[in-house]
Amino acid sequence: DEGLDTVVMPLPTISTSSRECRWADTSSYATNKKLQSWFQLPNGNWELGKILFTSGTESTISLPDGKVLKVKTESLVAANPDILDGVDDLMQLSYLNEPSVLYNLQYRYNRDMIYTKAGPVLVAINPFKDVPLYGNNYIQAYKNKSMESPHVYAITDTAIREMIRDEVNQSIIISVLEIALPLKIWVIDSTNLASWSAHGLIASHLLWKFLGGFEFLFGESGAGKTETAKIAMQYLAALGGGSGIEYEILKTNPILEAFGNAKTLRNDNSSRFGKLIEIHFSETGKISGAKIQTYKINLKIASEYKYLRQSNCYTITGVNDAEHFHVVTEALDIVHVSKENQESVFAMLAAVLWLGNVSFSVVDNENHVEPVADEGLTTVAKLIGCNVGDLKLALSTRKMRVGNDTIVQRLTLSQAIDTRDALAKSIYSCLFDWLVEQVNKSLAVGKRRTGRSISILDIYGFESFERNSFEQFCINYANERLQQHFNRHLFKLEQEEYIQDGIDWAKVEFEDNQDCLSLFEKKPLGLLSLLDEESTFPNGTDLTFANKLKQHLNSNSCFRGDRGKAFSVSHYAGEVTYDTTGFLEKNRDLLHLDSIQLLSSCSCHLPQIFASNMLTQTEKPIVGHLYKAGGADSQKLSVATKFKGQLFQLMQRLENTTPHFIRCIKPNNSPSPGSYEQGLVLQQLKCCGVLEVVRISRSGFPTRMSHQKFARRYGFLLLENVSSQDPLSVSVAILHQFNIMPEMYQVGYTKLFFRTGQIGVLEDTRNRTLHGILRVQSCFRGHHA
Ligand code: AOV
Ligand code: MG
Repeated sequence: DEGLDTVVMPLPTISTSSRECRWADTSSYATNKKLQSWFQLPNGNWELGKILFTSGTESTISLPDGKVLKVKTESLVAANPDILDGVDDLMQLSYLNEPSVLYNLQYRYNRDMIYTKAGPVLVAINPFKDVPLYGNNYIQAYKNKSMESPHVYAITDTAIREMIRDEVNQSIIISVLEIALPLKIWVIDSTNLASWSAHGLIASHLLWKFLGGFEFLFGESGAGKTETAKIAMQYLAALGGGSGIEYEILKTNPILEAFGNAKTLRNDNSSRFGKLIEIHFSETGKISGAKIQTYKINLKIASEYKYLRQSNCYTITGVNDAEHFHVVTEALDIVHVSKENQESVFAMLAAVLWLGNVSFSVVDNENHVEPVADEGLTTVAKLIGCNVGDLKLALSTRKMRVGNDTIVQRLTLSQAIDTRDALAKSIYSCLFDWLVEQVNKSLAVGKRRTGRSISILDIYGFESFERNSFEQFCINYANERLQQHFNRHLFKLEQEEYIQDGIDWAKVEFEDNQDCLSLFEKKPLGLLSLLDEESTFPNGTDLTFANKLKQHLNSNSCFRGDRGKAFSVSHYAGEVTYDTTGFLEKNRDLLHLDSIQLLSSCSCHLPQIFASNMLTQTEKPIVGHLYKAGGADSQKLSVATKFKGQLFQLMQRLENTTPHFIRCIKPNNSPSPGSYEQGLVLQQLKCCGVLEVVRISRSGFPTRMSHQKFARRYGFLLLENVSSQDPLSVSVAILHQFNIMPEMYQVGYTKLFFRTGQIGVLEDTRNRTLHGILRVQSCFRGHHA
């Protein structure tokens, strides 16, 4: 089916500006005493009241509990008639204002209707419990359109329809799932030993221009992005039914989550990496299953490991670790990670944990150290397959090249600890990469790509803790970029299209986060540039970095220098205060060549693979022989710069697709089911401009079609013969014949723009007519046969 060029953004007419956006429809109301009205309680929540009478500027209202109040008439906000309670799409509200939107979402949420449309955007409110909205029956219902209420399934279905609408062959089979990890952050412990590393997109990805769509999940940490992504995958997988690969695709989730997620203060299962799942559509063969295996791993309890005991948190309520472990190993089987490789994976994890337990003793009066030859050291050596002596040397000395000579330098305690932790981090990070590679390999075997795909982007959500470090800095920067993408699609591009096509419209203002992005990205005086600069200075410290920020950025309205090593940024989602402690070290993310050499000398195959990947990908700045007097090798990029580069690549990649946005909302911070905090929800709706989108969608022209296409599509419905006329004249004739009111459309230079719902009548007539023709034809053929 050819379908319509329905695009998400309509003509804006109402000005919405400033962070505290002002909602329209709130004033000059409430003189009719029969009306219901919203009244704001001192705690900020809204209560529905009936206006009893109004005199002068004062109104008397009665609240549901029987209380009668006198209030300023102008403080009352219009409530919608009961008939509009819980509408599917916020666009349908007669009065679009803060309390009405909050009420509508809450009304639905209380009835387990966690999905609501906000114009083109799907709003999903985290239920924090199982809701009966998923599974095969629902999938089938959305697939055959017998169910139409807002749902991730519905959005995903639209994405598929848009992808295939220009294709003749509509039997689609999911063949390949591609997971790129453009950004990855991992945390051993959320309070102390946090570290992260950046990852490159698989180069070939950049060459693809894909014609599909993508689903874009955003929302703060714990809002439900990852769960929603899985629900969308469920739908896609169900459509690809039968080949077996869909099962495999779903099984990648527990694997990636087991290795890439961590408990944080905001989310027990917080993604510490970003993933772009690309599902390709083509034909495929069958893939056979695998067997379940069990493992005997000689590990001690969690509290025995330094890396694991720093947060003092060993269990998560409602989580059965043994069960999860079983799910993961089963999933590894299904994506064809061999039993042997699985054992190596767990050996690497154990090595990381044991590395954290390696301690050092001072051996001279210059504070030089040697690792203590205890169980920790020997177990690491055994697990990675090297001899204890080599491990000892790698952890306590550094080879340096001076001229043509190599000298061996002993490490001080803090240097040795840094070296040990850097080794542990890179083993973990390489392991994660390796797993992703295995998963991708397994799913890509022998598959053809047609170039059509649907991608689901799920990254780490906006984070604001009491103490925010480099990880939050990067996460929030990434979210700022994605918000920009949202704005670009829902506000900027639309406006550009209106201007270009010369139609009559008033420019809409929206909350642009460009200033904040510039604060990060500006060269040479932006957060990222200054961080990089300070990271290359051998004497740079977190304090000198903080001071430099204050010196250069204080005039930026999104920046505030705080006391000591702290600074604050006004993000689109709120202000966050960052503590620069550890910024430079994390940004440099140095790994010594000695450590890489150690890994490459190991007898186990995974450490060898890790070492060669580190050397060839030059992902990490490597120090050692490459180390030039005093400074890190300038060719090696810092973590922040790579992060930025990958973010740009990701954005570029998404640029050629039709985006479908899902806004995940966290209704409370407990987290607990059934609790809906108005203030918290409102803040999230406001910061990403969801309501501006609704407002603009209502007053704009979301459907558009070129003159040619419109004339071709509906021209045959005309009663008069217009075959000799130009497309614009034919179009105008159609508009007249179908009595489409002038305020319901606009004629641009190249396209016609319609308000919501207008094209429906035309489509219905077209379909009825076409079906009539087909029926007549088949009768005719039947008669002849
Ligand atoms: P996030 O991805 O947005 O946070 P998650 O998807 O991990 O958030 O959701 C957090 C928790 O909320 C999950 O572990 C579930 O318990 C619950 N949840 C979310 N969506 C649903 C749903 N549709 N039905 C039932 N429970 C749900 V982060 O990755 O931290 O940014 O970095
Ligand atoms: Mg997540």
